[in-house]
Amino acid sequence: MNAEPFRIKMVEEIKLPPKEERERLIKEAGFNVFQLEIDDIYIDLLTDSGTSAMSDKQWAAMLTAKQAYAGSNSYYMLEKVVRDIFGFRFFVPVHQGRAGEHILFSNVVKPGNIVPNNSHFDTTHANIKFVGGIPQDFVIEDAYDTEKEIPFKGNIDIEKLEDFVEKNKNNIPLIMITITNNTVGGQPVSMENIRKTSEIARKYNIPFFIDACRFAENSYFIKTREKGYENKDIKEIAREFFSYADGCTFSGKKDALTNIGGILATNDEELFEKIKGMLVITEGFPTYGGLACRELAAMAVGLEESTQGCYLEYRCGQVKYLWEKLHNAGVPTVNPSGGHAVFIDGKRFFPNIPQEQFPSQTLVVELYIESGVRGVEVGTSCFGGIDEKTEKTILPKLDLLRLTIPRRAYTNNHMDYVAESIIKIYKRRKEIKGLKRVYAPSLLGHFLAKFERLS
Ligand code: P70
Repeated sequence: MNAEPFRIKMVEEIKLPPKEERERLIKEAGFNVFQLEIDDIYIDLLTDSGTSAMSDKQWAAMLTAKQAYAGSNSYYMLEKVVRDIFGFRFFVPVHQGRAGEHILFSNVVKPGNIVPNNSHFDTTHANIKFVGGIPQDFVIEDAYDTEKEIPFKGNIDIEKLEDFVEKNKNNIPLIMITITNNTVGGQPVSMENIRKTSEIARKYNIPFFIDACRFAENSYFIKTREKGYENKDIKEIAREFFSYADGCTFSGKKDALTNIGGILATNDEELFEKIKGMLVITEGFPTYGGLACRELAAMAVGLEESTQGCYLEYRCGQVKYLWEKLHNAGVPTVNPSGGHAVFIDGKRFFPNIPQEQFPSQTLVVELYIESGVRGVEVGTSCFGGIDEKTEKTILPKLDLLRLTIPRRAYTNNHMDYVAESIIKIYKRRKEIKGLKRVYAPSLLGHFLAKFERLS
C-alpha cells in the first residue's frame, strides 16, 4: 500500500485524561459515550460522519463561495458535480442525510406501507417509522455470520426480496439499498446486486432509491472485488449504479468529506415539485437547502476528492490496517474488512455477557476507561427497542462495537494504539460484567440512553 496521499498542514491537540478521571466521566455520562465532551476523548471513533479533515481546496472553495439566499455560485458548482457523478435529473441540497430522508418519506410513505432495504440504518429506520411506515431488512443471511468472509456481505437477498414484493406489491412505496451496508459492518453491495434489485423494482413499477452515504467506498470495493470492474474508474462505477436507481438520499458528511450537508435526488419531476415544496418549509430555498452556501462548495470539492482512486486506496487501506491488527490477534472482528470502520462482534467478544446486558455497549465503556478511545455500539442499544407488550428489550441479530475511522484525520500510530487497547481488554474479558439500560426514548434511543453497571 502507498503512504497517505496528502501531507498535514494544520493539527489539533488531543489529550488523554487520567484513568480515574475517565472512570468518573463515563459514570456521570450514564455509561453512554454520546454524553461525553470531546475534550475528554483521546481518539474519537464514534463516527465517520461530519468528522473528515477537509482539504486546502475545500477551505479555499468555502472562502470564495458567495453567500446568497438564491442562486449562489456554490450551488451551481455542486450541481455540476452531482450531474457528473450521480446523474439524476433533479436534486436539492439538504442540511444532512436525515433531512432528505424525512422529506422523501413524508411524501411517499403512507401509514402501514412497508419499505424494504438491504439494512436500514438508524435514521432511515426512525424516519420511516415516524411517518407510520414499516422498515424491513432483506440483507443476505451470510451477513449475520460475522466470521464469514465473502466479498459483498452487504447484499440484499434477491429471492427473498422478490418473493416479498410479489406478495406485497401494492403496499410498497419504494425499495431502498444502502451502500455500503453500515448495519452489518460497512460491508459493500455488488453492482450485480444493485442491478438485480433495480430490475425487481422496475418489474413491479416501484421507485428504487439508493441510500448513498458511502457510495465512493462502495465503488472502490466494486472495483477491487467484482469481476469486470478492475479497469473502470470510481466515477464510472458510481454512474453505473446510480443509473439503475430513480433517486437517492445522501449524507455529505460521509463521502463528500464535509462536516455538514447532504442531497436528495430524483428523476421524477412530480415528486421533485413536492420535495421542493416541503424543502422551503423545513430546510430553506432550493439553492441552499438548510446550509450556508460555503458548505455546498465544500461538498462539491469533497465529492471530486473522494472519488479519486488513490484517496480510496489509502482510506480503505487504513480500515484494513486496523482490522488486520485485531483479526490477527484473535479478536472477533466482523469479516472481511469493510469501508468506514472496523466492527467487533460483542457477543463473541464477551460470551459470558447475555445480549440483554449489552455486550458491545459494555465494550464501548471498557474501551473508553482503558484508553480514552470512543467507539460506538451498533447493536442492542442502537436497534433494540422495547417490546410494548412484554416490556422486554428486542434483540437484534447483531450486537457490534464500531470503531469508525474519520477520513484523513488519524494516522496509523493512532490505529496501533486503538488495536493494543482492544487487545488488552480482550485478554481480561472474562472479568468484565455487563450493563443494564435504565432509560431510552423510543426513536433513536441510543443517543440519549442511560445505563448502570451490573456487579
Ligand atoms: C453514522 C451516522 C448516518 C447515516 C447512515 C446511513 C447509512 C443515513 C444516515 C443519516 C449516524 C451516527 C451513528 C452513530 C453515531 C453517530 C452518528 N450515520 N444512512 O455514524 O445521515 O447523519 O447525515 O443525517 O450511516 O453511521 P445524517
